[in-house]
Amino acid sequence: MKKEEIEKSYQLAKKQYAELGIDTTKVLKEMEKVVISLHCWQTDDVGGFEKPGAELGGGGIQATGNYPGKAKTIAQMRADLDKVLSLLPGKQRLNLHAIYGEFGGKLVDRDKIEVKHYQGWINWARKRKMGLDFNCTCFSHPLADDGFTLSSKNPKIRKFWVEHVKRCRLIATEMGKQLGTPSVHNLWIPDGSKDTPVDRFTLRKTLKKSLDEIFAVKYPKKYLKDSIESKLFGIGSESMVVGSHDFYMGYAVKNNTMITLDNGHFHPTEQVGDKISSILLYIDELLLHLTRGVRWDSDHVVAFNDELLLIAQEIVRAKALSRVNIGLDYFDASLNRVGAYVIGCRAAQMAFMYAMLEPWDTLVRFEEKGRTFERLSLLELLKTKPYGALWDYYCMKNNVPVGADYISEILKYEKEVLDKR
Ligand code: RNT
Ligand code: ZN
Repeated sequence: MKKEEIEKSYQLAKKQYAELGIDTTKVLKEMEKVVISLHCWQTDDVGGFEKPGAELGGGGIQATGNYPGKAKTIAQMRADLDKVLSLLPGKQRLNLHAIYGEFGGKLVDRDKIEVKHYQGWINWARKRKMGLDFNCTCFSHPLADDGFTLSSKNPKIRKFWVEHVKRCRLIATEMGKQLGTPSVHNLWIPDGSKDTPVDRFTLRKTLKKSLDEIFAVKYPKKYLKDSIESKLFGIGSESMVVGSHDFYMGYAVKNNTMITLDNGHFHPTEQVGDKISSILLYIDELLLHLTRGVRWDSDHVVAFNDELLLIAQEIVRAKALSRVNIGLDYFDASLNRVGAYVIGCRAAQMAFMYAMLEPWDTLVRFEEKGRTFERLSLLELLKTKPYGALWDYYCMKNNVPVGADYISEILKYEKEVLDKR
């Protein structure tokens, strides 16, 4: 697309939105606050680099597909991430999992990891002026094979995982300290059972005990922000997940931690967007794991759909952007992985932009007067407005490919780099 055309379309769009009382210049400025934390695990299907050729194994999450080009080394992963970053407008962070450390070809077990294994990543992020987020990895490990980690009744297993998570929080703190922006540490465990258990209470009591031990160590909030992530069910944990939403909501409220809302982890008709205005009354900050649930899978590439939109709208409407950390969480091995990142991240950014283009005051006025017909008409009318012109302009101003141009960039990278792996 030509520069002048993008500019011209933007000016027309600006006028149309101004007629509705929306200042697009302000929206473009507001978009600077939308910082997306890119999950590192789409590059290699959640394999990690603990050992060569690591595959995702155990723990209720699974990547399907064998599209060529999977990152097999940290160098390849970094090259892919750089490509992704070059195609995204706005600012990003990088969200690492513990299995992506640099272990120098040695097997360093999870209860032995140290800051030095992640120093390369910290340096990498500093060079790119990015913040880092971090996750303990309590799956794909022999001690996770029987389905229980922090809630295990086996003290040896439980202690191992407590030690792992403790170390991860320390590593995340160091990331936050060195990079000058707090690192969000997210805790998710796969614990659950395939068939109906009879002793849920002890399992949950044990998980609580483990969390208490883990969070007994305090770190300054300016370096570390703790979040805990629930799930409804997973592969092999169809009947019960120990870390359910109720469990973590209670824990977070009582212990002042953040909560992670992964929109693939709820009943299919439950709306995560609806939860935001409730949770933000009791919890300081949220972490989002944006994804697209499709039937039994909770991790398809994020797309610009109603579910995503409601999440963005509810955050913008509650004026709560500064209290929400936005992360992505999906892994699809059946398509170009670099492309998967760009689609998902751009969809999330677009959703926030769309949400900001809402004449909220007018809508609230209708609502308060019971004018629900006018409210619905206006919401419908907004769908016909040229937000695409604003999106293109935003990409152009950020010096990244506009419109379909990113597709050819990715295809070129596929031919020149990914296909040669
Ligand atoms: C799993 C959780 C978790 C993982 C990542 C890899 O169901 O969503 O967030 O996807 O930690
Ligand atoms: Zn998640």
